[in-house]
Amino acid sequence: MASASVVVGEAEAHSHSHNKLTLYSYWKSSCSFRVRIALNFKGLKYDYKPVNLLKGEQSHPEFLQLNPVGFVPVLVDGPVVISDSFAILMYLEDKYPQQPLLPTDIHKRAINFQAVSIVSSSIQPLHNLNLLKYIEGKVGPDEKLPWVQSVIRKGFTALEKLLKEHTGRYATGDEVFMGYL
Ligand SMILES: N[C@@H](CCC(=O)N[C@@H](CS)C(=O)NCC(=O)O)C(=O)O
Repeated sequence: MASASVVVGEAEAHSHSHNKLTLYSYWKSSCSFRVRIALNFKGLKYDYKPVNLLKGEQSHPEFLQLNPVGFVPVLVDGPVVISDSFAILMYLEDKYPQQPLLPTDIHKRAINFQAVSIVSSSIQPLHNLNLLKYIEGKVGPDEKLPWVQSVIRKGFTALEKLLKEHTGRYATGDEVFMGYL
């Protein structure tokens, strides 16, 4: 796992004292995009540690010490280690409140939680690398694509239905909140 220091857009403008953040991520990982977008949105600097999922680096013992389930993203903030994109977003929101990722209205907040949860629990993990390898081995390679298409279609149909009455310029109105990530 190589390391590269990432300096994020407006970080200087918001730089108040905090631990150095480190994100373990893979460039094609959509759950990691969500965290990278949130870090950038909040103007937080972080070190980027690539974990090459295609090379199986998520199963290396040093990575499993950070996240025993073997998935990116993982955020390290000083002594704090958090995995799972939703948990990371919530942590960032609590610790770094600038550029809020949640509205104040509790109904709108709940819609944001629901949208994030649909993506991170009901769509994305159902077609991650781990599962596709399993389907390929146990059922057959031709079954992968129809499976992926069916879970994405089901999830996005639900998401569109949910957001229809809340949408604006972005998913839940005219501001960017976590339901959009
Ligand atoms: N619900 C978790 C899902 C994490 C996840 O599935 N990560 C994928 C990349 S997007 C992964 O690390 N896959 C590795 C594998 O399947 O072996 C989250 O939102 O962080």
